[in-house]
This record gives sequence, C-alpha cells and structure tokens, in this order.
Amino acid sequence: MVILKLYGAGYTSCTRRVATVLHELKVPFELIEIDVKKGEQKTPAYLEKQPFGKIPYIADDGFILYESRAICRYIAAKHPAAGFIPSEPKAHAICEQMTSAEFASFEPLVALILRETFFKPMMLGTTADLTVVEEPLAILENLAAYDVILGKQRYLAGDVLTLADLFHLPHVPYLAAGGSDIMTRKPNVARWYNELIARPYFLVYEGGVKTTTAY
Ligand SMILES: N[C@@H](CCC(=O)N[C@@H](CS)C(=O)NCC(=O)O)C(=O)O
Repeated sequence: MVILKLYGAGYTSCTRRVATVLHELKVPFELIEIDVKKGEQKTPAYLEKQPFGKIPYIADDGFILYESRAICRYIAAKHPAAGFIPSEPKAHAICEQMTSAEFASFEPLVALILRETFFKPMMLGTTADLTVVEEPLAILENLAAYDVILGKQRYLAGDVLTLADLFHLPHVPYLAAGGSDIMTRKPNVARWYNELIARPYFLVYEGGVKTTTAY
C-alpha cells in the first residue's frame, strides 16, 4: 500500500486540520515537513504541486490535492461509514451550514489573532501588538450563536460528530495559548470543546503533527 503523503508543517493549523481527520479515520500518513520559514512553499518545485504557494497539500497514490478543507472532505468521503459528511440531504445541508460558518466567520477572526500573536513573533521575531487583536477577540468573546446551537444538540451539525466540529478545532489551542478563555466561558461551548479535546486526536496539537504509520 502506498502511504498518503501530507506536505505541511506540523505546528500550523491547516496541516493539523488535515491530520485531525486522518487520525480520526485512522488513515496512516507520512508528514513531509515544508520549511515555511525558509519559503520552501514558494519554490518552483513546490508551486508545481500547489500553485498558490501554501501548505498543506496531499499526495494520495499520485492524486494531488490542496486546501485543507477540501482535503478533509476527500478523506471523509473515502470513509463514509464514519459519517463525518452526512449523506441524508437535510443533515448534509446542516453540516454545510456550519462548515460555512467556520470558513466565513470563525476562521477569519481567529486567523487575525493567530497571525499577530503566533506567526509574526515566530517568523519576524516581533512582539505581538495586542491592540490588533482587540476587535476580533471582542467579536469572538461573544460566541453567542455557538452557545445557542450547542444548547440544543451535542455537536455543531446535530448529535453526531461531523467535519463541522473538526474544522473548528485546529485554531482553538492558539486562542487559549494567547490567554483567551472564550472556549470555556459559555457553558454549552465549554461542554462541546471539553468533549472534543478529550478525544485522542487532540494530541496532535501538543507535539505537532507527526508521521503516523499505524494506529
Ligand atoms: N485555505 C488554505 C490556507 C492555506 C494557508 O494559508 N496556509 C498557511 C499555513 S496555515 C501557509 O501556507 N502559510 C505560508 C505562506 O502563506 O506562505 C487551506 O486551508 O489549506
């Protein structure tokens, strides 16, 4: 069997999003570490595979795919029994509703915070300017809609775990590391979050993503 190759950086959220789904579905994979700091993702050889010059991408028996969420959908589609992409039309639509909320509303806010408090210090050696993160943090602090949704059901798209839940997770530890307690202040969000981080795949956040050939 040809092992799936994940080209990325173990500490980044997009790479961890893909690794989270791979781990959940017990898919063996090899992580090919891309040196983002040195700009390896902008080299001609890399751009041939990922023309946007971003990580991650996968090679699955010669099939190349980029965009972390598209990769997760592909992997989940290959393992339909897990139900990460519901097949019943209404359940499917509700899952899409929440993956859209993640992509359009949650991710852009968290990305602003992440860039200022984690990537800029790491890449440029600068100190975080906390005034930049005040507004996105204030919006996120609310999380009111999430608490309402999670007050009615166990997970974001209903009572079964789906990609909607998994897509939200990779950014979240950075919020906690940045001193924010927004994931644990609202009771229903806290219940959901604590359940998710207790799952074994959450370990990928601690040591970063690593090649995993067996489960
Ligand atoms: N929407 C893309 C975003 C990819 C992305 O922005 N990757 C970041 C790391 S999380 C990256 O490649 N940063 C280095 C760069 O922009 O050169 C995805 O989900 O895969």
